Amino acid sequence: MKTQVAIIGGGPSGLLLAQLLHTRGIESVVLERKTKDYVLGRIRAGVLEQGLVKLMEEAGCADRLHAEGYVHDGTLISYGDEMFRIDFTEHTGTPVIVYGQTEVTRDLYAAREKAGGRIDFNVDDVVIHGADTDAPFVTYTVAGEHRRLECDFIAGCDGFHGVSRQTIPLDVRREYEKVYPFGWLGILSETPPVNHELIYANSPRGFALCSMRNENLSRYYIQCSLSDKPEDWTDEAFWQELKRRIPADQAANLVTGPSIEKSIAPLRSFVTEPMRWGRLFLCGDAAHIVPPTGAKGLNTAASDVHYLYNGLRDFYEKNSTQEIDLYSQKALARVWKAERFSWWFSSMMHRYPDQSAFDLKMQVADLEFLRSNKSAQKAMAENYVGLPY
Ligand code: RFL
Ligand code: PHB
Repeated sequence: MKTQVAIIGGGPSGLLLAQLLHTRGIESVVLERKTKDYVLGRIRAGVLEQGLVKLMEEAGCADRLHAEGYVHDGTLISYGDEMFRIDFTEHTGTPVIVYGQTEVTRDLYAAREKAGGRIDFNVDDVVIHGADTDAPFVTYTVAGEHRRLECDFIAGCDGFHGVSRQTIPLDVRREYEKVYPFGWLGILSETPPVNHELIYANSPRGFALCSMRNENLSRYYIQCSLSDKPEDWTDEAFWQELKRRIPADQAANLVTGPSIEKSIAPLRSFVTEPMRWGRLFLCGDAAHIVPPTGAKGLNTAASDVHYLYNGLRDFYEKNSTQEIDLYSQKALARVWKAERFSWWFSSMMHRYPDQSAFDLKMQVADLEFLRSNKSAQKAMAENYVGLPY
């Protein structure tokens, strides 16, 4: 079998790239290790930058997002019982859209199916061959059958645990990592959100986040210990803890109910350089991870897809390698800024096991500066709504 672009990973990065390429008549095959239902069952991101919304429009997949997504003009930040607001639209002229990653992925799958694009699910033993030659190919198995896919380029969109990054030789690859000493316990519940805007809460008991998917579907997170298991937390214990971490007037309005999903995610900052090796290009979580504070993961994956899509377009339409040659440099320049923002926001909002009295004073000073300084608010808003591509 032969295609122009072999895309490893059928998460949001891989599907968005496939759909954008399709609009330009560039053919791809997507290889996904899991089933479609499994991918759609993962509850992850909830906040979309304008850049991702534009890419969804360009891919012809933004109708439902515009009809059902929620425009958020700002966000709330609390510490103890103090709460202040960062106004995105006032500072940047741009809101964010609250629309779940599950729905983004569902829309992209629907478009791929409508376009008759190929996706092989349940693939195993994916191996990339000859990425540093002009004739790369991918081998894999589906239900015990061995397959070979020849291609011009390979897009490694297979997430943090995928094979693409590992294919880049160790003497070429440099990795940067910071692991945080806590995780986020998240629940989804069919209850109205406590507030129509997100609340990021710093409390002496640890971080909490109140987010939402729609008027009757809420997403809440609390900072937890890395040794905790979701089953250690009853719904009742979760709600009690959340109430203690958000301002009292918000806690009084919190509507609780049974959780329909409960999971724990560790927090990590990670970047691999370069993001290209020969004809293999890494996109999204395959190349970098951010802690979820600030909602940059999916959005940074989308900016990678933007640079790669432009590069491949130039290659096929203008016979130019200029943009694909600049891919790693351009993508990484934006990735590091998203890393900085997520690291800074995480550091300001969480309790660390080894935090000294001085460190705590620094956190409060950071929060009070942000609360009172318009320039700091503008910088925060610019980063939150997404830096330009
Ligand atoms: P994904 O989503 O991990 O998809 C990779 C796909 O590749 C498949 N795969 C393979 N396929 C074939 N062969 C192999 N060998 C393979 N190995 C893996 C996997 O099955 C999977 O389907 O990566 P992608 O597409 O780069 O997308 C990245 C985003 O999923 C991620 O950055 C975000 O979810 C991060 N994130 C958030 N990002 C935001 O922008 N805004 C948010 O509000 C936000 N909230 C979050 C988040 C991530 C979270 N968790 C659980 C880590 C909240 C949480 C709790
Ligand atoms: C979410 O709704 O899942 C969400 C929102 C904002 C974040 C992280 C996660 O910063």
